[in-house]
Amino acid sequence: MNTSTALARNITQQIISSGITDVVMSPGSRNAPLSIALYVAQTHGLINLHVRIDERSAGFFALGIAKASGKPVALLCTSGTAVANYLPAVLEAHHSQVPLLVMTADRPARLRQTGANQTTMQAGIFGQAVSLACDVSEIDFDFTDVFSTLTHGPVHLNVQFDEPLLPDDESDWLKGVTPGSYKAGKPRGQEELEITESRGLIVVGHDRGTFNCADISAFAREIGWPVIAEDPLSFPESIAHASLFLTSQVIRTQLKPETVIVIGRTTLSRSVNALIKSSGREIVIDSRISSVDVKRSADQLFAAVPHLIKSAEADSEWDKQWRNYSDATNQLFSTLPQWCEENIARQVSALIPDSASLFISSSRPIRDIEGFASSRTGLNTFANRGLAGIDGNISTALGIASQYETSFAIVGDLSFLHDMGALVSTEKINLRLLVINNDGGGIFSTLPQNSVEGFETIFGTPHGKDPAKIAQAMGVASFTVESIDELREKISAPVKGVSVVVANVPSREMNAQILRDFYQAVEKL
Ligand SMILES: Cc1ncc(C[n+]2csc(CCOP(=O)(O)OP(=O)(O)O)c2C)c(N)n1
Repeated sequence: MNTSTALARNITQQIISSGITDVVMSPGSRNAPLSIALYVAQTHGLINLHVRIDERSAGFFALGIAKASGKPVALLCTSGTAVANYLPAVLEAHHSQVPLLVMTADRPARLRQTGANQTTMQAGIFGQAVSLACDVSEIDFDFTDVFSTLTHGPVHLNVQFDEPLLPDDESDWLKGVTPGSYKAGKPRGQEELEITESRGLIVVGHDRGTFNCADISAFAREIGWPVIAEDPLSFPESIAHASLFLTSQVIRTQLKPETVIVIGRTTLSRSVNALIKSSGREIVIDSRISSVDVKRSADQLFAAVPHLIKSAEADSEWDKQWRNYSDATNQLFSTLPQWCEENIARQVSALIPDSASLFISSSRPIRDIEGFASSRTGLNTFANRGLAGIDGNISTALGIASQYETSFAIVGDLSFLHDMGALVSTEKINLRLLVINNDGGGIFSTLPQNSVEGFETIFGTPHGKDPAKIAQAMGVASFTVESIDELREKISAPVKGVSVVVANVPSREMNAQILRDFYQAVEKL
């Protein structure tokens, strides 16, 4: 057997034994030994092999599968620029600690810097975004370190394949290879947290510091303080609309907590971050403080959910004050125009059926859901908040949806255009993709740069493209809606295959005005 085939088979056997079930590969010649070995493994029912032409999309698709399955996912591409296309997804995976096994094919080391075709210095190309980078040439490479490091985020295997690249034997090399089982599990930490205050607050970032909802909810119940969640759709007990009523300085002063426990990162609203800053004591719980966010500061830091020592009971009057503001904000929603981005976020997040997954893109959609949606349970929500990119959003949503019966995603029009190539491959996936089309980057109209000269050219970036027509051209069913009733009908219809619903919403400037008016109304609560 030639060396490249032997190395590829060794890698494939170890992938299967490690419990990895999904591999996303892109076509190329240098990766042929591994592509062929993985294909054979798929035909034996030992792995699921997904093929994506575009490596950037492949990276995010793998990220989505890993997020939804909670297991590592492997990637494979050829040499050269193909490798670099993985970087955005690798960075996102690093900052959100998602386990990706990134395998890139290379020529043998002796051909580097010789002018050989499609050959660059790709070993170590991901720098600090991976926790381990190996430049592999030995046939019997041992993967023990690779799999143990994977639990902390992406790992890069640059694999040197020499010619011949095709198998030269027909041995039954998968005989006796059985799928292993992957155990992630982030157990409760050994550390203790003493609670002496009765008027505290728990703030849960959208990414939950990589912990699961059940663990966080149990911890929050034990303390008994009010909870505000950037993702109200995962915490039914949370106080909804806090990011809205906390825009009022008066309310922030009244609701200043003695202590705040922040789980994960809070990246969505200045109002929530201002409240956190004002509190007497800040405690952070986030597994990334030990590897990714090593300079994060707070009065106390925990890398795992700590055990509680409680010497104070939560104040029920305090909880009531929070709930009163939430209820009062809820009353103001009747003043919103029916057809606006905020009401769409409200309606859609209530309509999506239980057990579905929901991916929410960066920019306005995730903030509108944070502020305007009612708290609920039953959904499995996801977002790329590691670096909050508007790239790879459709690919991530498709990867997540590949693990669910029914899935939804909400993206802005620029996020849609950025990753529309993902619609090339949509096989066996049930995803309804809602595009909030405000013809450009709506968030910028809500930021201080909204009045600078040249705003539309350098921030607003209107494109005049119709996402529905683009989807149609890709062979994806698409619909355009311009009223809440039409939208409700399209969201409620059974989800079969991939479809795109484009909501043509009022202008970005009008939306910014709606938000300003709302904040003014909050000031009067
Ligand atoms: C890859 C990447 N490029 C640029 C940005 C900066 N950015 C943040 S929001 C945004 C506009 C997003 O527009 P859209 O997706 O239409 O959502 P909207 O703001 O209208 O809600 C841009 C360009 C980013 N976050 N990620």
